[in-house]
Amino acid sequence: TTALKAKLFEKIEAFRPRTQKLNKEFGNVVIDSVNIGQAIGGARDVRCLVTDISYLDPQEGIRFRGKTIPETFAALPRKAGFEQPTVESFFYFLLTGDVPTAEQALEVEADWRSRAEVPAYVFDVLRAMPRDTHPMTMFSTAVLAMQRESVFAHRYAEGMKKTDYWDATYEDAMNLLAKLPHIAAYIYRMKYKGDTHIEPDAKLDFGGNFAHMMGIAKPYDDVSRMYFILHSDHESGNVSAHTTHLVASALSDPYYAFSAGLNGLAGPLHGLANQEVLGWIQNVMKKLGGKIPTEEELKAFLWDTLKGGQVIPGYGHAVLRKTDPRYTAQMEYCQKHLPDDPLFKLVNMIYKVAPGVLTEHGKTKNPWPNVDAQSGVIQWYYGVREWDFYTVEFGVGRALGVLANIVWDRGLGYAIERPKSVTTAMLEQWAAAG
Ligand code: FCX
Repeated sequence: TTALKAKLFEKIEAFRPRTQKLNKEFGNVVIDSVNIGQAIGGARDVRCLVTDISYLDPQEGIRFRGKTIPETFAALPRKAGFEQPTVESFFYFLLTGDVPTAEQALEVEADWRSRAEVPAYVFDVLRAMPRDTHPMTMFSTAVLAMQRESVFAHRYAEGMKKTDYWDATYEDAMNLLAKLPHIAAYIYRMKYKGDTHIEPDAKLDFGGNFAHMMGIAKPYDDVSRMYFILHSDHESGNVSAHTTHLVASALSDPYYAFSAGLNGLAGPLHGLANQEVLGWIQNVMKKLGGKIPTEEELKAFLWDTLKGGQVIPGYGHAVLRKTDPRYTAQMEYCQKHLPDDPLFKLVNMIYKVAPGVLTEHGKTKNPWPNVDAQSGVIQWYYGVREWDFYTVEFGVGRALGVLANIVWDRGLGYAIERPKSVTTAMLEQWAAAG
């Protein structure tokens, strides 16, 4: 067993009594009530999920294990020559709540390295799919195809004890995470780079190896580290996290659960928005014959989109009510590394204009940008111009959060999820009764 696993075991054992006490002694304490609008409107704001891994404040944005994004990046150790912390150090932090030492982060690196080999049949499955299949479909299929490797499923069939569920889930989570950069980069090179596969380099960390297998030079390794960390977790209620949690609550193993979560991430209102942002911008430029629009022209395009009944991708959020700090972190990266990039300038211009247009339009509760409004610009700049791939990268990052969450779900013994539904006639009766 590794030091990380031993520490996690200790943490879970120490935490369990808190959850058990709340459930047994205070199970009846009311923390929310639900109205008709919420029942019809996607359970918005209903407090009915628990996670200690991240918390989303509507004004401030995400905190990972109690730390804001700048605090997280400042706290984590860096390897010599890296501008960004490693994904490994971040995962240690996400899973345990403790900032690792440089040595502890290296242990995660070694552990993932030992689990990184992707079974050959995964590539066969990918190769059997039509090349114009969306890369998210390929990514989710590759994850699902590996379900036969599940330690959880095998041990469950052998009669594993409930208190060991977390252990088998952890093994699956680590095995999966270790393989994701290779699978994602394989899909990229197969689909868009003339089917030229680049073998992983065992000396490299998660982000570095991903950049290497994508075939993109420095500083794309640091870009990848930052990107994966920023996209990792956004508390429990978003579609990808919630889906992963929901499916895992049936004791479906992490392969089933994460593949399902990816299918949710592939929706245009969720993770696909980052590809939609680039598509929208390119469309604007095409209509202007390749020219960068003026603010007035941009305004007109925003209104055209809204009047056409479409959403402005990358703007609005179900919980956030201010500019997403994940947007800000990426904007600051751009200001430092690509201040004169025309696409970055255009995205900044949208930031100047869109909140006013959306406010005047009057529908959205949040006219400010989310993470997806900025992430494509960076990818585009470093040469990843096939924007339908962006959500796959989001998915690699999201795996860190959702898999850490389901390890803890099993550690704390969360129940199978089963909310109650009602009929429209019942809602009408309650409405009439006031
Ligand atoms: N452009 C136009 N209209 C918008 C809008 C936008 N960017 N954001 C919200 N609205 C509209 C909604 O469609 C809704 O209209 P309706 O009353 O006709 O149904 C109304 O404003 C109220 O929605 P609101 O309560 O503000 O937002 P929701 O919680 O329902 O939805 C999302 C949140 C994120 C789905 C919504 O803002 C949206 O569609 N944004 C564009 C897509 C996007 O960027 N998604 C990525 C979000 C995130 F960061 C991620 O998961 O990656």
